[in-house]
Amino acid sequence: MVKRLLVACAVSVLLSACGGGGKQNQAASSPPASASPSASATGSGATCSPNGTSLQIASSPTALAFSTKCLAAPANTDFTITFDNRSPGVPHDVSIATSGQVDVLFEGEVVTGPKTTTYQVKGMAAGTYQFYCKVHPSQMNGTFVVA
Ligand SMILES: [Cu+2]
Repeated sequence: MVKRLLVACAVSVLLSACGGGGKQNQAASSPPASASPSASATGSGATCSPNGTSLQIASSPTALAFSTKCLAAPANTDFTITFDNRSPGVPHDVSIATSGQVDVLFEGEVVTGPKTTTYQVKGMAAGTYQFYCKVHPSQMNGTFVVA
């Protein structure tokens, strides 16, 4: 019995199909390995993962600095950024742009501290972007991950 199956299989191998059709289809339809993120070559290189749609960030009361180097939001989902400007008399905002602050994707209203504001932001495509204060873009910025 076993011998007969082997023979049958050997014969069909010659015809180039020994039960491998299904497996081949599976292999072909499996998604390609996701591209490894190599976007950390510029900027702070900070990285983080989305944890809900209510993002929080503050400014330092004593320096031109944000409280975090990385913010993250889920892809294609509207989210909010609650910004606590803790800098007395200093205007800040939170804006989001492509890396290098080239294409602005979101521009937050500037608020003068101490004041907290909540920005409503439209969902974005997955990618690694940059957030920054448009008043102090070179001092106050970080990585914005959408995943
Ligand atoms: Cu600022």
